[in-house]
Amino acid sequence: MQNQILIVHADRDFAKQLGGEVLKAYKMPCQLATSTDQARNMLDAYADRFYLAIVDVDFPDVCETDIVDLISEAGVPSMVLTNVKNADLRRKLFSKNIVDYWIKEYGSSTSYVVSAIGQLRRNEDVKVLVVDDSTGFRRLVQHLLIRKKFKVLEAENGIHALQLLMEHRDVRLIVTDYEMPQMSGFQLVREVRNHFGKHKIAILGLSSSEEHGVTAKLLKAGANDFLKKPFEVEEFYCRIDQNLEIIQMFELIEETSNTDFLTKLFNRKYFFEICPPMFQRAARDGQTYALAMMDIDHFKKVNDGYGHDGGDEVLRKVAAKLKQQFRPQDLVSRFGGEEFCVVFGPIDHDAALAKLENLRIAIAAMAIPFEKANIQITMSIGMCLSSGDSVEETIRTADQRLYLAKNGGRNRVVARD
Ligand code: GH3
Ligand code: MG
Repeated sequence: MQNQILIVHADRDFAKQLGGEVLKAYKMPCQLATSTDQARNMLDAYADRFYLAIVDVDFPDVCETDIVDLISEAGVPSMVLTNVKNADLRRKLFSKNIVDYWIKEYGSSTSYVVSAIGQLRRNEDVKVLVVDDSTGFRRLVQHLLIRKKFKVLEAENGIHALQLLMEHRDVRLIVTDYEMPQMSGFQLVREVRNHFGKHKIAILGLSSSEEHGVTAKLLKAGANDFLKKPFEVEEFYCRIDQNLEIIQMFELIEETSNTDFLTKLFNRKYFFEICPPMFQRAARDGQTYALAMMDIDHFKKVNDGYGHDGGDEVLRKVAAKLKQQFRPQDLVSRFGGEEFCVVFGPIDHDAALAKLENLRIAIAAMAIPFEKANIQITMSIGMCLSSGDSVEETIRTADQRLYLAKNGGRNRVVARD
């Protein structure tokens, strides 16, 4: 398993400090080599364990590129962290198996390196589609991306690219050439933008075309960025990282605005965006969904007895139980306070009631550890089947039934008036 980092650095104290920071951030153990011989021995013995090598290129016994070659031959990518400021060397190293180059004298160089490792680890989950009619160029870009741990798909023209996009809806970045047969990069960008916004898929255009205004044309069609061929590898990497960072920021904003901070369930705002189309689809297909309003019984007493932190812990555990009892495609949300709403289906009345009964029993059986106590709670549930009524109307009926459940003694499911 590649879960270790090899640090090749003559300064043992610095290497140790860096190793400590990497271990703390990612739980990745670091092996330290303070000479090229030591690095060679470690690579001979354990090359397949190393996810990455962080290397200084300044060793007296070898020339600056040798250490990177040595590591590369063992199949391990390198991140250079050095005092050597030499533009030619920097360019030469990027033509080898390196993923980054940092100057050590910058005050916070270790934190840059640690966050660059985090980016590499995130890249493992990122799919990139490379579109170019030149096999050679496609291979080059593919190699550069694989070195950065991305998952890479390839297409030789725009039509093939669109097919792949429909099959792989989790592609986050497209790197496309401009001049291609059948469908140009320009047309491809426009087509992609008909289906996916700039915040869902980033597009980096590449071209060696001398045609006037190509950059503006591609950017206006919806590309996020553009790079002229041939490009500097380091610049290519910077642009890829920055464009993905923006997409990742959008994802974070979306997640924050759709979920509840405490329980991580969907919030009420998101519920009202998603539920109406769910009901419309169900009505069109002649199916019924169940909507359940749920409220923890005497929750105020939990807060009074165990403090607000105890109450919060109960809310988190109840939310986790709800997620566990329903499927990912069901809509489980926190409406506010200790009130939850779940929409699930397609399902009929009896099956929905049985599912909610099981849930009620499971909640009542929970013993939620908090400080030295085990907190027990119950939940009242009001259910209504969707039947072509509006979401608001269905919620109103479920709410009335929840009220009946409370008045009937709590810890029960009411599914009829
Ligand atoms: P009932 O069985 O009738 O539902 O009684 P209840 O005590 O559960 O209901 P009530 O509406 O009287 O009290 C709900 C309490 O939930 C009051 C409020 O302070 C508390 N609450 C709301 N949101 C949160 C939260 O995020 N964390 C905690 N700890 N408490 C919360
Ligand atoms: Mg309550």
